[in-house]
Amino acid sequence: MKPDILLLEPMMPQIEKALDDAYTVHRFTDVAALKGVASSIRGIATGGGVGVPPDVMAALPELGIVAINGIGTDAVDLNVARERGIRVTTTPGVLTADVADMALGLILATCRGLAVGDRYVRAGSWGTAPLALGHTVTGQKMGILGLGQVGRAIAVRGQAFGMPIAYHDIREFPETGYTYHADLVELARASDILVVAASGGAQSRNIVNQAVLEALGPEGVLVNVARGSVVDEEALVAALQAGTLGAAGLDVFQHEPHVPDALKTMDNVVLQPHRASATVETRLAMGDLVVRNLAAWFAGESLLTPVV
Ligand code: 8YV
Repeated sequence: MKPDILLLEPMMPQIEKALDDAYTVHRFTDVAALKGVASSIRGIATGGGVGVPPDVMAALPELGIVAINGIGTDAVDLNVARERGIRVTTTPGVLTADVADMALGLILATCRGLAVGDRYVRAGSWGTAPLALGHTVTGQKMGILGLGQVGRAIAVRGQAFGMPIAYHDIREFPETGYTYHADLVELARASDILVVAASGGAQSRNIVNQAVLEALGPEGVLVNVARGSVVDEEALVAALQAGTLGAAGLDVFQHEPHVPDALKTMDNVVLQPHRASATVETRLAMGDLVVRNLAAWFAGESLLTPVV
């Protein structure tokens, strides 16, 4: 008899096949549909953004492991997991480069108007109408909110573009040699481009607020590859509309997949559907870690990349 697991977010076909080979996989639709199978489900595979909704966690009395296909743990209640003895794993390391690449991609796309230029060519406007100039990326001052693995990978890439690097985090990392700002508003004031690479969760909710956006300023660029929850989205829309913030490149949003309509009308905004880790190579490596963590737990072996 194969053990039962719940899959909360689709994964690559190869990964889902590996799961189907080892488990009876229940693909999540809604909590009501879990009735009847709930007591047999011992494992969950899910995405970082989706996590495990509290009512799903509560509906599974025998749940023993949550394998997150991502690094964010903000959508899983880790306290409940600890209380119930549920193990939680993530996929650290393997997605760092892709997420950092996306940050640089959004910087380039936003500052150089890549999406605007693409739309201009497709619309047949080339040769008929002028196109606004972009802005230089090389040498701009980069501020990074959250100097974890991803933040550091973004810094390295920024340095290759000749950017001086500064950051804000809950503590200083003197060994990095980057300029530390204990105050996020100060970091924004000192930056041309502010990149959000901080974890989501209660501690970071809406910390990129109106004051931070104003400090970044009318020529400033905000890039977010972390979590929508870190940025006050209403304040962001208002700042872009008022011109108190220059531009934004966004991969994540407060209420995904909802994106505020106002953002879709702005040429100084580049939008992506939460896909900084969405490459074939990285999603295979992430999925492989999910599969191996689940296998280790069901075999009673040590987990590869546990967070709880
Ligand atoms: C993924 C993420 O898009 O790592 C995370 O926490 O949000 C992203 O890498 C996601 O986990 C896949 O759903």
